[in-house]
Amino acid sequence: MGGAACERVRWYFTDMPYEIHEKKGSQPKDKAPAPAEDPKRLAEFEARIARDETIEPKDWMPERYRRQLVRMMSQHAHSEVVGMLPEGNWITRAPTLRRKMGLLAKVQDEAGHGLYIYCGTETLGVDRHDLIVQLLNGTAKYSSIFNYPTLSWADIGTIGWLVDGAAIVNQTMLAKASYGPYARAMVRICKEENFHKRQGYEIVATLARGTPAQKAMAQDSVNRWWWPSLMMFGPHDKDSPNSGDLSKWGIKRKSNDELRQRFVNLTVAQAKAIDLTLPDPELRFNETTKDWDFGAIDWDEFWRVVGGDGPCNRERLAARRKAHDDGAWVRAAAEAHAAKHAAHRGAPSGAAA
Ligand code: FAQ
Repeated sequence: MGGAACERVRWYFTDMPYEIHEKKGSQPKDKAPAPAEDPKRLAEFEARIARDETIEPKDWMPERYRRQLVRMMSQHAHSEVVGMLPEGNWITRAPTLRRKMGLLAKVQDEAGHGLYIYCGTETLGVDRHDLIVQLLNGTAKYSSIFNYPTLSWADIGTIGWLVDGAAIVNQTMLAKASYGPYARAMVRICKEENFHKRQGYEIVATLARGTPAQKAMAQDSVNRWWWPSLMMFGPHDKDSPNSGDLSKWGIKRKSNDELRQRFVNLTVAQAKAIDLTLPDPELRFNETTKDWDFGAIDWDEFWRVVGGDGPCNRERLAARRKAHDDGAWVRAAAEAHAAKHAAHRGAPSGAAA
């Protein structure tokens, strides 16, 4: 996996303690308005949500509930798949075999997460192929965070710590979502994300107690990833058009701002424990709310990145398109294999072996 043009390596120190290496140089947008629902069925559905029952694929559901799930789950699946790219960029440059194995396993896990969630989305009556076409033609969204470059080995640690850390905060809540297939996928995914977070934190902690240059590399990385990590939780609640439906129907159990605050509260102590700072001069503990207050997020940057104009958006999509094209022979072979087996099954007994 070669690095994208946006990812020219800035620093090339490893996290080996006390050792410095030389510096080298639309989504599925159903356009038609959702049909008016039968009020009786809608009331029954909402009563089930109120009783905290899980909605399963064959159950009746309002069309708007289905569309919201397809939108959110497909964006999530795309995020997992695009999310392999920034980290994949460092597989060939991991400093030790142990680090390489950990990173390979993590990147493979992300592919698996994408697959579970695509499968979950298909239970809502959409075809994975259509979702992937939407990703490749640029009409689907995926998480803004993956449009930032990985410039140093420390970024691999920081992604595990902060990005997976943010994902866990968000997805622990989604493990209680009202839609069964999504909630169940989240349970398993969160277990794996916990491993990712720990291995990332361990990389950053190792760097932070290394040489001054290693520590500076870790700090530089945290400085670059902190604010984009906060943006992962989405816009402020007042600017979040989807939260109304999602909360009403038990998909989101906590709001974007609540989850962001929880993430900040958890992360401040973790940064302190490894003697790194978070790049926010306004960060301070609020005795009244018992939360850590933080400074203003640059929402212009957020919307620019979401709109396709972040540091690596173009490279990410180009990499996914290339992977799709390069994989055409695998899909063709799988189809030919399936057709051959179907023909054998249909043949009279004793025919083809
Ligand atoms: N990036 O109305 P809301 C991971 C869009 S997985 C891009 O608040 P909602 C694992 C939003 O889609 C990370 N777009 O939306 C990993 C909407 O646009 P639309 C992904 C964003 O759905 C780690 C518009 O803005 N996780 O990290 C973002 O209520 C390491 C208005 O927003 C998930 O997808 C954003 N950050 O809340 C993998 C979790 N934020 O669709 C590899 C599931 C918002 O109307 C390596 N998703 N937008 O055109 C969610 O929890 C929610 O969908 C939110 C957004 C919280 C992301």
